[in-house]
Amino acid sequence: MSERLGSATLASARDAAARPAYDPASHGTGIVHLGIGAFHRAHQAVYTDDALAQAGGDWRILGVSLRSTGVVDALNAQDGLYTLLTRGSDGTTARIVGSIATAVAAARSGERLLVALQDPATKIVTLTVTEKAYGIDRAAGDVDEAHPAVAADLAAPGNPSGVLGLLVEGLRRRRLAGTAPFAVLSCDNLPENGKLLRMGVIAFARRARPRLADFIERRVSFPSSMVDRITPAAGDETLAEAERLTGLRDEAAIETEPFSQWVIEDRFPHGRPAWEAGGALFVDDVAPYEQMKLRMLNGAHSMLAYAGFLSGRGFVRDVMADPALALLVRRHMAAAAATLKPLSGIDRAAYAEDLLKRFSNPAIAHQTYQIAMDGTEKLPQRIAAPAIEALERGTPVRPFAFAAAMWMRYCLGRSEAGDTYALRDPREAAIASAVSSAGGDASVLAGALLALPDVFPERLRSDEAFRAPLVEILGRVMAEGVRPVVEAEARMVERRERG
Ligand code: CS2
Repeated sequence: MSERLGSATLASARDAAARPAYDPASHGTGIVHLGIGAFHRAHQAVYTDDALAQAGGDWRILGVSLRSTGVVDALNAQDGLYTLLTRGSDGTTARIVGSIATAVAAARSGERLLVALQDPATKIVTLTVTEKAYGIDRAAGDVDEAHPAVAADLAAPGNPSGVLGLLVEGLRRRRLAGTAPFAVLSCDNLPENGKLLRMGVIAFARRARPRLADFIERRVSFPSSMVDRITPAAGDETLAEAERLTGLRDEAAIETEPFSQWVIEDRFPHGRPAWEAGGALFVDDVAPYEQMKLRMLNGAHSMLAYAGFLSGRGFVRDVMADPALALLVRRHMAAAAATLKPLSGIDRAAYAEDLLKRFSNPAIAHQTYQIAMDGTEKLPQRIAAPAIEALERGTPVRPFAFAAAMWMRYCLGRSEAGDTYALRDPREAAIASAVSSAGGDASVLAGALLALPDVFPERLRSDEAFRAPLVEILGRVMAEGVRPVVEAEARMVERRERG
């Protein structure tokens, strides 16, 4: 058996594997990152690795896991080192990343995490915690008091374990100690993620630490950012291939695609790593980039996840190899693009073509079931927002109604063959009761799911131009099955294209 990856064995990694072009141990920690899953390790940690190699600085990362402890133990056993596999059409390359200094599990960190948040050396807190972890009621513009972490942290703000509670307690301690606040950088797929998080942190502080709220409002920077890199969950094959390519065993190896993009608002009052070294783009306003990515990439992803999963397509690449579904993915991207304002320097048609190629990458095993998760958290920005824009602009709405109908069919929790699957959505209970109250009637089901608070805004659910095609598609799916409807929809697109 090979030796395990770690500082002591790093030098013995095979030459084929790239290694940090700097001495990790000689750089201090300047970032606390919340949510140390595969995506962070395939994205921000890699940009930071490039920045350390090119420009140096004390910018290594203390990675925090809010839920699992497995990744923490694996990384710490390897001195924070891990292998990133990049899978492209010309094969797989391995790179050992050195930017993570250490990892902690929030649940068992005790004071350690709060001490790190308080440390003057910490200049930035970054986050990839997924949409549902924020505990923000986006429609109300407030904290979600029913969110378990928010409720727990409001009851005991000095001993927080959730996102808002940790940030507020960290900022409170810094203020008390006379330490300048850290900048907070959200890297989740949420519209204007910095603005949103700022609102949530201030609203939480107003309840838990009223005097701190004004300070946060005045002094804390929350730049927005758009992140992009398709990163499937790592599996046994990932670890096996990392070991083959590096010659070292690695329990924290991950795999990703060659493409990577990071667009960031440059508001870091106390400095930042030279992330441009890894290709990050700094702009004044991220919103148009974010909207393009959320609607064209993530929106198409959600649509194809539901339609694909229900058609028995396990991976995104299988969906793309299915001509009818691939055509509907293309249609969806075009409809999403039509809802966007022009963005200088960006050719939307070329962007869509690139997305189609990325989705088709045969080396990436990205599960449709993984993307299908947390639909109620994703659909508002991915499907509902562009649908409203389409109604206002008079551009095609049907693709969004189609996506919503597929999600609704997915909410039944049962395949046409009769197999059940878990929805994995924070609103699972509300979805289940909507489904059972509908008793198999598509129009009642659509009404009940449209009425779930904060998923489809009133403006959309009351508009017949959206609702009618949605009910029509869902009705046919429930009566005839997913496949005939997908094929009929694709034929309709073909007929339109022929003219
Ligand atoms: C996906 C994203 O799981 C999902 O919902 O749409 O994780 C997607 O792969 C990334 O945003 C790509 O950057």
